[in-house]
Formats: sequence, C-alpha cells, structure tokens
Amino acid sequence: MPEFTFSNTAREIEYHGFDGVVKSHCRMCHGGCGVLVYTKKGKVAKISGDPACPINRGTICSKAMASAQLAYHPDRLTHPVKRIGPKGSGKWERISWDSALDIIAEKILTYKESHGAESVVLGYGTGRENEAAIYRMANLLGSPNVLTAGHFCYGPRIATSIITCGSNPIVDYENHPKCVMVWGNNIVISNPDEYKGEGFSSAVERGAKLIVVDPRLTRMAARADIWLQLRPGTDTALAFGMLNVIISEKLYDRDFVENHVHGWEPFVKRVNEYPLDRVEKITWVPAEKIREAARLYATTKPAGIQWGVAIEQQINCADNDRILMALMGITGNIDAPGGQVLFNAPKIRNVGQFGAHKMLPKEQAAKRLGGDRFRLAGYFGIINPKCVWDAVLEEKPYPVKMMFLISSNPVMTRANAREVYRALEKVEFLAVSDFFITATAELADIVLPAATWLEMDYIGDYWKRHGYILPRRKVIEVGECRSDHEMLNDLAHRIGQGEHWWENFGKALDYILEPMGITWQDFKKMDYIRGEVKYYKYKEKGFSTPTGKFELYSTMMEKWGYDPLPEYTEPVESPVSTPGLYEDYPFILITGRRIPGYFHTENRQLRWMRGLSRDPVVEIHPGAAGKAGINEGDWVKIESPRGAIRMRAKLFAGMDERIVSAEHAWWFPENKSPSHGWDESNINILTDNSYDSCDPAMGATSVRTLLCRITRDENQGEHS
Ligand SMILES: Nc1nc2c(c(=O)[nH]1)N[C@H]1C(S)=C(S)[C@@H](COP(=O)(O)OP(=O)(O)OC[C@H]3O[C@@H](n4cnc5c(=O)[nH]c(N)nc54)[C@H](O)[C@@H]3O)O[C@H]1N2
Ligand SMILES: Nc1nc2c(c(=O)[nH]1)N[C@H]1C(S)=C(S)[C@@H](COP(=O)(O)OP(=O)(O)OC[C@H]3O[C@@H](n4cnc5c(=O)[nH]c(N)nc54)[C@H](O)[C@@H]3O)O[C@H]1N2
Ligand code: SF4
Ligand SMILES: [Mo]
Repeated sequence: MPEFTFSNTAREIEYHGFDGVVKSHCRMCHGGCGVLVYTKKGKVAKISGDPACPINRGTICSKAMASAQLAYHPDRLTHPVKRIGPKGSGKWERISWDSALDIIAEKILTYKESHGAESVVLGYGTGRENEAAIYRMANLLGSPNVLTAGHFCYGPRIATSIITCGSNPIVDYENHPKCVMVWGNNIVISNPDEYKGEGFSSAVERGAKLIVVDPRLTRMAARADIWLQLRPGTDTALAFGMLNVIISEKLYDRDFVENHVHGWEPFVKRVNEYPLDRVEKITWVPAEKIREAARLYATTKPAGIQWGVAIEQQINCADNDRILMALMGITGNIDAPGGQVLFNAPKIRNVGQFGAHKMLPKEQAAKRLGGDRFRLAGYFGIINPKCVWDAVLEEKPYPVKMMFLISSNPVMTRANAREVYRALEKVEFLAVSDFFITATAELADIVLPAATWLEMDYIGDYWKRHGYILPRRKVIEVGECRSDHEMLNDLAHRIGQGEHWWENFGKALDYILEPMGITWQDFKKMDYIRGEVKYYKYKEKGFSTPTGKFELYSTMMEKWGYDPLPEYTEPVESPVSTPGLYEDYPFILITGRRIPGYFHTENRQLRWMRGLSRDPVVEIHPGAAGKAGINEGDWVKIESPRGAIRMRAKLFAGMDERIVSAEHAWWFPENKSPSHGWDESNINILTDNSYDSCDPAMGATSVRTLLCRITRDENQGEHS
C-alpha cells in the first residue's frame, strides 16, 4: 500500500481536477473509518480510505463509497414538511424550519403539561451518534422514556459488562490475539460498534487460531480451525459446556480465579450441571468438538471473544453476555494485551455526562416504561419497545401521547411490526427526523430533513469503548438539511431548556472537549485522540463492581431478584418447548443476518448498493428446498403464527436442514405509494414481541429463534 503523504493527495487532486480534500470519518454504519473526501465544483466527487486512521488503516467498504449517492439522492427530503392529509395519505406541504420546530415545541410543552413529561417519548435506532444530545433533551424535559434498539442490541453488552467487570471488554486487535473466538458475529460484513473487519482480518492473517460459533457457514467459519454449528438460541448451554471442560481440566487462570472473581464456588456448581452429553443434546454440537474448542481457546494466549448481536436477540440475552464474559475472565484474558481490554476513554465529558442523566428527577426515572419488569434494562435507561406500544394503544400504565423519532424506522425494525404500525397510527403526535420519508415517517405529522455525516462537524466514535475519538469534519451542505445535534439545540431553546444548551452546537463540541483543555478548533486539526492505554488495571484497583471483583455471581442481578448466575433457558418457541407448533412450523427461523451494502433499512435507494442485493432473500437448505419444491430464486411465502411475507429463496447448504435464515428491514422505496411496500417482505411481521418471549432482565426481543413455515409462493410476480 502506498504511504499516505500529502503529495499523494496533491497528485490525486491535480490529476482529477478536484477542488481539494477533507479528512473525515465515515458514518454509513456505526462509523469510525477514516476517509479522504475529495470534492469537485463544491460537490463530493470521490471517497477513499485514510491510511493514517488507526481504526481502518485505509480500508473502506462499499457503503462509504456510495455516500455521495445518499447525500445527493433526488428523493432525499431537503426541507421540513407537514402532513396535510390523513396518516399514511402521503400528502405533505413544505414548511419552514421555524414553524416545524415551533409546532414540535408547542406539542412537547402541551403534553408535558396535560399528561406529564413521560407521555412524550423520544426515540432513535442504532448508534447514529446523536444519542448524547437526544438523552440530554429527554432528561432535561423529565421524560424517562427514550426508545432505542438498546434492549436487544449492544445495550445488553454494556449493561451486563458494567455489572460484571465495570466496562465492555474490547478485543485488543492491535496487540495481536493468538486466538479469536467469533461468537454470533459476522464482523467482516457488519463492522459493528467498536470493530472493523480490518483488525480482525489482520489477526487471522498473522496466524491467529480461529473458532467460529455460528449456525451458518460464514466466510469466517469456512476459514476457522473449529466451527461450532450450534442450534440457534442455545449459546448459553454451549458456553457452559466449554466452561465445564476448562474447569474440570484446570485450564483456567488460577491467580485470576483465586484473587479477582466473586462467586467461584456457586459458579462451578452451576457449570457442573452442564456435562457435555447434556450440552450436546441441547446444542446439536458434538461433545468432542466442544472439548476441542474449549481447549484451544483456554490454552492459546492471548485470546479474544468477538461477540455479536445474535447472542442478544434471544431470551438468553443477558446470560449469554455474562457467560461469555466468564469465559474471558477465568482464562485470564481480561485486560491482557492482545486479550480483551477495558479501555480508558479520553478525558472528555462522556456520553453519560453530556446526556445529563443526573438531571432526570428520581420520581420521573421511576416512571420509566417497563422499568419494574425489566430491571437490568431499566437501571440503564433502556426500555422494551412493546412497553411503548402498549402505553400508546392501551394507555397502560399511562398514556403516551407524542413520539419524536430521530433516526429510526421502527415499522421495519421492531418485532411484531403490525403492532408497531398500529401504535404509530394511533399516537396523537409523531415527529420524525430522517433523510427520506420512510414507511415510519409516512405516519408522522412533521418530518425534518436530517444531515448525513458529510454535512456535519462532530466527534466521531464518541460513544464507543475502544478509547478513541475522531474528528468528523463537515464537507458539504445539502438543501436545508441540518444535523440532529443542531436541530435539538435549536428545539431546546424553544422548550425552556436554553440555559443548558448553546448558542450553536459548535459550542457543545467545545464543552465535550473542555476537560482536555482543547476546543473543537484544536481537535479539528488532529487525527484522533486516544485514552491512556493501560493493561491489568484491576491488579491495582480491582473491578468497578459492588464487590470490587469480577462478578461471576452478580450481586446486582441478585438485588433485582434474578438468578445471580447464568442459566440456560429454552426459547419459548422451539422444537423442544413447543413440539406441537413445530409440527406446523417445521423450521427454526434466524432473522437479520447482515448483508453488505445495506444498513438495516438504509441504502435501498442507492444504485450501487441495490445492485449488490436487489431482492429480499431467505436462505434455505437445498435438501429442505427440494422436499418443498422450491428452486433457487423462487418467491416463497414465510409464515409464523404472527403473519406471512414473501422473499426470494437462496439455496444454501452451509446450515442445518432444519434452519432458514431471512434478511431483515426490507422495504421498497422505489414504490412511490405511501406504503412503500412496508409489509410485503418485512420479516418483523413474523417476529414475536410478547413479554414472556423476551429476556426477563433486559427485555431483549427474540428475533433469532422463532419457528416458521416456508412454501413456494403461488404468485411468482415481482414485488410492488
Ligand atoms: N428481525 C430483526 N429485526 C431487527 C434486527 C434483526 O437482526 N432482526 N436487528 C435490529 C438491530 S440490531 C437494530 S440496532 C435495529 C436498528 O433499527 P433502526 O436504527 O430503527 O434502523 P433503521 O431502519 O436503519 O432506521 C434508521 C433510520 O434513520 C435514518 N438515519 C440514518 N442516519 C441518520 C441520522 O444521522 N439522522 C437522522 N435523523 N436519521 C438518520 C435512516 O434513513 C433510517 O430511515 O433494528 C433491529 N431490527
Ligand atoms: N452491512 C451492515 N452492517 C451492519 C448492520 C447492517 O444492517 N448492515 N447492522 C449493524 C448493527 S445495528 C449491528 S447490531 C451489527 C450486528 O452485526 P453482527 O453481530 O455481526 O450480526 P449478524 O450479522 O446479524 O449475525 C452474526 C451471525 O450470527 C449468526 N447467528 C444467528 N443466530 C445465532 C445464534 O442463535 N447463535 C449464534 N452463536 N449465532 C447466530 C448468524 O448466522 C450470523 O452469521 O451489525 C452492524 N453492521
Ligand atoms: S465499515 Fe462503516 S465506517 Fe467503515 S467505511 Fe464502511 S460504512 Fe463507513
Ligand atoms: Mo444493532
């Protein structure tokens, strides 16, 4: 790879006749990759990877390259609009920013007065780096209800790691792990959260041993030393099996266990309840393979567990996270170089401080929807979405009157989509901020045009736990689009929060950086800032938990009335727990495996990305397909007890015949009717959000472990 020097960019600029180049950080996914954005005649002309950025070291993905297609898309909303027909009529009129924000402000204040601040729900989806500002507004308003995906994505990793060891342990790829165990994750496609495929791939290229725990043969599983092809949803049992081997063969780190853990004896007792023959029956993984993987992981140092969202979107969510941390802990990999590190953040005001959580009055926090039922989630400010839908539809335990969704499309991305749709249809006032008028936005009263990452100054990777922050620099402006941060800063002044906000959001960036003694103008000139890197901090300070130890036995879970030790629970819908239902719905359904090009519902409008994946796809084993008369590319009907949708079949031999795997978040923006075909191929029409099917502590919805039926569709016509 040529070295990044100024002259390289200078040659590039001269050769192509570019105006110039801006160094920034992409955010077409969870973000973080350093990029060089070249402009021509004031418009983005080319985006390439920045070799100087430690996060991606010059690599980028297709989504980054297509960013300009998003920014300049002709369908993009470039000014605020107000709905002038009934919900879902698609009738909009252009309004000014001032009147849009005045209307939203007036509604917030009116509902706060009439039904309490808790009747106003703010919401966002996955990390789009606006969460700190959204929490700040909600907390200052006095609403404990911020709707996110945190109940079944990343929130569980944060919540369980804080109660177990004080922070989220991140694989230290920079120090070359010798073994990586990839568990329910597909990092080379999803590049999630703190991680990019680059760091992982370099480790593997350097010869790290690779164990993959996945029901499907992923690209990584195909390269793995050991692939554990488990039954979906049985991860806790599998981890117990591995722990059983590690403990009985004394492969654990003696010093760590003797000096740094809480609850060793009861933990071992629980582990002993999972002998390998029992684990094999539950997981479908041969005992010998489990033994082999446990030995490899425990004896190859340093090692990391690259965990993913699949383990969280199950009833065993919190226990999966906790038991994988137990594996990291007792093998001595926590805070070890090349292992799994509790990185220090740079000394800035963090997301929690900026989010003003301390400003939410206690009596308001106590009203958090579902806080009594899902105590682990409630403690960390996270709510189960069904609690919001119930509060709208049934007004229980109190009515929710208004929602403001800033970067979320819940009609497509939350379980039991028809219920979500009904709730958004009923809620008295809905405001949305987005790039497009999505199926969710079609139900709104006001839609605000949001800025993409190319159109804002911000502190990239601010929320992440890898210890870096990166300057995102504004390159262009499009129409009247504004960043969510600026929009919220402006709205805050209209709802009486002015004294806690700023003249403009640039000043908020100074406030975040202030403890470091620098301003945004200083940071803008830097490549990145990294927190102090220190290993084995627990040897001096212990862990930041109630006992000061690494809690295999969680004192917090005990306090909340849950089992303090991890335990395996069979999914509520499965061949084992509902054999009768399994006769009618004879496949285990995995939903939502990530595909390149799309980020949940995003990018289906972009030519290059749609070129990669034109239609919604469900993977089915050739054997099962043959029996059902399904051929490659056929449209098939997928049904669950909740509903039916259609997708195209892709025959895939890399999984058990009893499993099918469907993509999520499919809608058809080229369908210009206000429905945009939201319910034709939306897998969340099939998913279950009943409380009993969720993780009892975290409220995580099970979207990976359902039962379904699949048949060739009589109608082989295209989607609408
Ligand atoms: N069945 C099933 N469902 C799932 C999953 C699964 O695996 N299976 N995965 C789930 C997971 S892990 C998550 S995190 C959630 C994600 O759920 P969401 O985050 O709600 O997902 P999106 O549908 O992408 O909604 C984001 C919307 O915000 C817009 N947007 C993007 N960036 C910005 C921005 O900066 N500002 C504003 N205002 N708008 C922006 C996009 O255009 C898009 O319409 O979905 C989940 N749903
Ligand atoms: N391109 C793209 N990238 C994305 C996203 C996107 O929508 N598109 N979404 C982003 C978001 S919000 C998130 S949360 C991350 C998620 O990213 P990842 O954590 O990588 O999640 P997935 O790719 O959904 O699933 C990973 C693997 O889990 C396997 N799996 C399914 N069920 C089970 C199970 O029960 N147990 C185990 N052990 N494995 C199982 C699947 O076969 C799949 O290969 O990706 C992020 N990155
Ligand atoms: S992985 Fe994410 S941050 Fe990196 S280039 Fe792709 S979309 Fe951008
Ligand atoms: Mo996610």
